[in-house]
Amino acid sequence: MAENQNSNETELLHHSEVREVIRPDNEVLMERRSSKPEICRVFTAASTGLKEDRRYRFEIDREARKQLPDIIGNTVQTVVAGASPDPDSLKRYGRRRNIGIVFSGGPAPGGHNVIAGVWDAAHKANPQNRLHGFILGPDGIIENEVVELDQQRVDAYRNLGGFTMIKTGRTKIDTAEKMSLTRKTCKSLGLDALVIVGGDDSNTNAAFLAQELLEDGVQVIGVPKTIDGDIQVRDAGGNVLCAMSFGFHTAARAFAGAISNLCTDASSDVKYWHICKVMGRVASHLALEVALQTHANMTLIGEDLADYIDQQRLETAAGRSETDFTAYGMTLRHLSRIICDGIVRRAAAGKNYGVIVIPEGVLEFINEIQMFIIKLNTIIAEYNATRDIDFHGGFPLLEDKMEYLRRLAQRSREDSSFTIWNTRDDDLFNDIPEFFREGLLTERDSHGNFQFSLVETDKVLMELVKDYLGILKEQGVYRLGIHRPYYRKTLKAAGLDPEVYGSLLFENYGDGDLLLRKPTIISMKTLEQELAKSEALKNGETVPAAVEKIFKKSMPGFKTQTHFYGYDGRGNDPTRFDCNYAYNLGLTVFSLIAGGATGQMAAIKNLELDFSEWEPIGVPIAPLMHLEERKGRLALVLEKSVVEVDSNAFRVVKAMREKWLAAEPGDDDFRRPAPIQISGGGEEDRPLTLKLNAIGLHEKDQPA
Ligand code: FBP
Repeated sequence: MAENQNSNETELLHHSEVREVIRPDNEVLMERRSSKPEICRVFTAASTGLKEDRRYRFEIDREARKQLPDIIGNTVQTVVAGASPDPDSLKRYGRRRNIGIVFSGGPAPGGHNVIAGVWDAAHKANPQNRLHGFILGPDGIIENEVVELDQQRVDAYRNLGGFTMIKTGRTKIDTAEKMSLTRKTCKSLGLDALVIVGGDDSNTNAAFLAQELLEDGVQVIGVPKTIDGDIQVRDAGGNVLCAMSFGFHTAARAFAGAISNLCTDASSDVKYWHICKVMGRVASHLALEVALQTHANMTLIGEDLADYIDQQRLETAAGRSETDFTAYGMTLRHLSRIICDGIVRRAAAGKNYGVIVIPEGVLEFINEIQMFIIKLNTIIAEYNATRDIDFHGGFPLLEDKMEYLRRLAQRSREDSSFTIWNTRDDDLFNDIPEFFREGLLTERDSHGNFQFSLVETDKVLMELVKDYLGILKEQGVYRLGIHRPYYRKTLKAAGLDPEVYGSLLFENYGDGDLLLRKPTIISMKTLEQELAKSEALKNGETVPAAVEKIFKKSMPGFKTQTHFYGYDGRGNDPTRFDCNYAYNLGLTVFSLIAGGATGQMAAIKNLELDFSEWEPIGVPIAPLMHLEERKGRLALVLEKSVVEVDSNAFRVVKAMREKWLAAEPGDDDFRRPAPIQISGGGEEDRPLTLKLNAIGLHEKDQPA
């Protein structure tokens, strides 16, 4: 019997239709793989060279000068067409090279095209050139886990998302031992150059490696990768050198596509508030782009909250001739009030549904939480620096961690010089819900960063929102507006006079298309009382069914669906913008290597302009570095860029808030972004934030 079944299944699997159905690829995928990215004009030349561009200035940090002496003097390099005919430079350009490449940090769509770009340029220069991919990120370098790439492997991943070809990892090469193992690997492979495709921390690492490997003759080139969009480089004069990392556009578009579908569903089913947390670590760039792409009803932007001043609280205190210092900075509670305000206003307009976008790093901008994140980062880093076992190994359970914090608070009472964790901190921390305390105490990543993606930010906020909406419902403020025609129709159908009940039930029966229940009517009891008071209800009579129906309709329930947009968008196949951008970054990398550069990050200037204006350059990493606290210590790093509240993109979103909240009768103002596709004219060509922030740039911001 079993044998029979097996042979039936084998037969089935051989059926041509079944084979077609279970094929792992499809036409669209094949078209994507074979699609050729556009190439900046300079790369069509037989060879390229580098031209120093001294118009850009940098404010150099003293510590950077000390720690990176040999690459601190690097300048911006523009990729130019090689001088031809110049047999010497062609020979230099085409000399045989061994290049290693590694992905570092989270995946970002376009990574495979960086590899394809390096491969194509290297093979055009010399078919003997070799490209080695380190497996599983920087660990692959440290442990010499490497695969030599070939045409077939490179072609199999062209224009495809993920870092599947060689994988990635988050290890940082930050100790003398790891450095020495790295040197060993580079020597054993005979590498001429090492390419690090990563975020701000990985490019920081690239600068240190460039310094370290200089005497071995190994050039190190960085590539700006991260969906977070927080690598944005300007010189000291504010001139844009790198407006955006690759991967951002795709992730934002993928999130926006999914969130836009929720907008459609929400406004069809009209019963849910969809709470969408989107990735981006600290910065809210992704949330901002999603807002522009979808016009979701509410989008929180962390950076906006940091500068928050509660004018109302200030004015109330001023009335008492006092200053209320608590009015400066946002609290979680206050933020939940702002969200409630939007929900209540939409409900009054008859819309008890909507879509809220919350950046995963929003808590970083809430003063009270930021304080805990900084303090706990320091406590954990100090513990790890002085013990053989790390903090999380030492205290596996939340209760153990809490006990350790209690002991620190005790220490602060005995020793006034110990200030990192005092009794007040401990008390406040104990007031936070357990799951959130656990979140704030989660393991930091290898760079000492707080892992926002692991914290249920949305849950923290929405619990407060739910609580407060409950109060507002009790106060009769959270109520659903009832369309006047519907009210009249319902009462008339029941043989009741709408005019008699209208002014008893609603506070605005005299005007308004959407009728608002009086705040005093919050239950069947209070409804009965209100009707009895005006003798619409005689002794012993019950509330007419039609009136009860209207009352119940006006009582909103707050139902939510939560969603997290992160890993899915990060794994999406790249947009045409990211395909082109990443591929040209790969070509730029090879030009930098062939031009003898090291400690440079490949970049493309003018991304906001037409493709024909794109300008491949090398940006010196060392002069961009400055001191920042990491793992409780000052360290040289590349600055993360966050959303600027005076940027055009943010100002547009702020100006459109009221319209997109759509807290009035009528349709929502949702926008449907086009799907991500590599061919056809449907795909929007570049990030909307990039377009908006570039307005006026080319008239005033270019270096003299
Ligand atoms: P990178 O900075 O390494 O590009 O990673 C970005 C990111 O996707 C963040 O948006 C997110 O907070 C984090 O990675 C998630 O980390 P992990 O992949 O380790 O869960």
